Amino acid sequence: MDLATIDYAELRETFDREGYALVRNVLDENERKQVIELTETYLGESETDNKHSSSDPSSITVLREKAKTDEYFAALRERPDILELARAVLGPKIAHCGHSILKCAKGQGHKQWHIDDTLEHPRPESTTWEDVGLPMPVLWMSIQFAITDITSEENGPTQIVPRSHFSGLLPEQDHVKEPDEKNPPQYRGQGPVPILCNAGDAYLFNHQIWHRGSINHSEQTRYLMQQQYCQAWLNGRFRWISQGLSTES
Ligand SMILES: O=C(O)CCC(=O)C(=O)O
Repeated sequence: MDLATIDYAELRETFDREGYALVRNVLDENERKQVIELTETYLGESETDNKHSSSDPSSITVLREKAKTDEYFAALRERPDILELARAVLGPKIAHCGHSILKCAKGQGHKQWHIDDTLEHPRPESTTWEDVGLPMPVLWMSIQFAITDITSEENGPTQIVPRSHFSGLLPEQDHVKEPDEKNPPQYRGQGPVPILCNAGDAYLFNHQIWHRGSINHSEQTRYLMQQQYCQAWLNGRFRWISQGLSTES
C-alpha cells in the first residue's frame, strides 16, 4: 500500500487480520533529515531516556515525548494524512498518546519478545480470539516510521509474529533478556517475520502482537520514530483524573 493511493478499508482489513500493515512513502527526505537533526540535537543536550541498562552494550537510545514541547514533532503528529491512517484503525475520534524516537547503532537492538504494557484480552491456551471470528478491539496503536532504510535483516528490523494479537497470550520467552534464537515464539505454526521497509515507509501495528526489535548488524544507525494514537475517550477519561496509588508500583 502506498500512501498516495491508499485504500483505507484495505488498510483496516489487513491490520485486523495480520495485526500490522505497511504503508509506503509516508515521510519525505526533508522530513527524515529534520527528524534525525532534531533527535541528535536533543540527545546532545543529554535529555535521553535510555530504555535499558547502560551496562548492556545492546541497549538502545530512546528520545521520548518531544512532541509535547517541540513544534516540528507536534506538527508531524498532526499531519492530516497520518491522522487518517490512525483513524482507519481506531475510528473517527482519536487522541495522541505517545511519541518516541528509537536510535540503534551497530550492535544495538531491543531483542526481548513482548507485547506493550499488558495483555488486554487474555484467553485460555486451548482457544484463541481468532476462533471467535471477530476483529480484536483496538484501544490504542503505534505507527512506526522508518527514518532510515530497514531493508534487510542486517538493519535490525522490527520482528512480529503475524496474527499473534489474536492469541490472548503473552509470547513464549516474554521479556527474556537473551531469548533462544533457535526457538522463537510461534503462533499457529507461524514464526516471526521482519518488517522490511524503505526510509520514509511506516507501519501500523497492534501493540498486542508479539514483537521485538532486532539487533542492528549494519554500519548504518537505525532511526525509528513511533507515534501512538488512542481512542479519544481514553484521553478524555484519564487525562485529568487518573492518579497513581501509593500502594501500586
Ligand atoms: O525497535 C523496534 O523495532 C521495536 C520497538 C519495540 O518493540 C517497542 O518500542 O516496544
